[in-house]
Amino acid sequence: KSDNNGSPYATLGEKSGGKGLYKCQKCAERAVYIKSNVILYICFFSTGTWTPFNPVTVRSIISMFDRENKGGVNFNEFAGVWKYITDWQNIFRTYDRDNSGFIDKNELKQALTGFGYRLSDQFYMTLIEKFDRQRKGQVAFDDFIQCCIVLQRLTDVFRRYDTDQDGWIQVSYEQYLSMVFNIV
Ligand SMILES: [Ca+2]
Ligand SMILES: [Ca+2]
Repeated sequence: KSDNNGSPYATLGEKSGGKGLYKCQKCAERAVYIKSNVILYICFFSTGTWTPFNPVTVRSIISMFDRENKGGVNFNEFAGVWKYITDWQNIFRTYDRDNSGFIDKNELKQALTGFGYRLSDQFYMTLIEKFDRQRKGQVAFDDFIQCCIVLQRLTDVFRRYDTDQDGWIQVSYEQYLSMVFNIV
């Protein structure tokens, strides 16, 4: 009776002029859609520290890969998310010189200097205070990613206005609002 040689997919595609197969693919894509709370969970296990992963960091990461703006990622996009987190893990391990599982002020300075930032010691204190979510005087993995993402975003916006790249800008009130709207 059956003429599909054991392959349901080929028959489905042929019988419905390819549309059925297309529908199946769409269903499959939807089935593997990964929501932000699942990624939060995956990130939690990726650290191995048994502390909840910063949900703000997860939101930041998803927004980079979520092309359709659905608050989650499809399977292909998730591959990008996974690689992104793994890359950050390698960076984190490289700069966590004493293997403490945290980035202290000097380690943060070495990391950010390595990325090309030129910041004062005073400002590294500010960064630690801002991103030290666990109140340990140093920065955990998820907060380190968040710190780098935020710094990058703020810097990108600033640099657009700093046309001569001297580290100084003069902006009007509305330009300032536009700058902030690019970030918030
Ligand atoms: Ca450390
Ligand atoms: Ca300037």
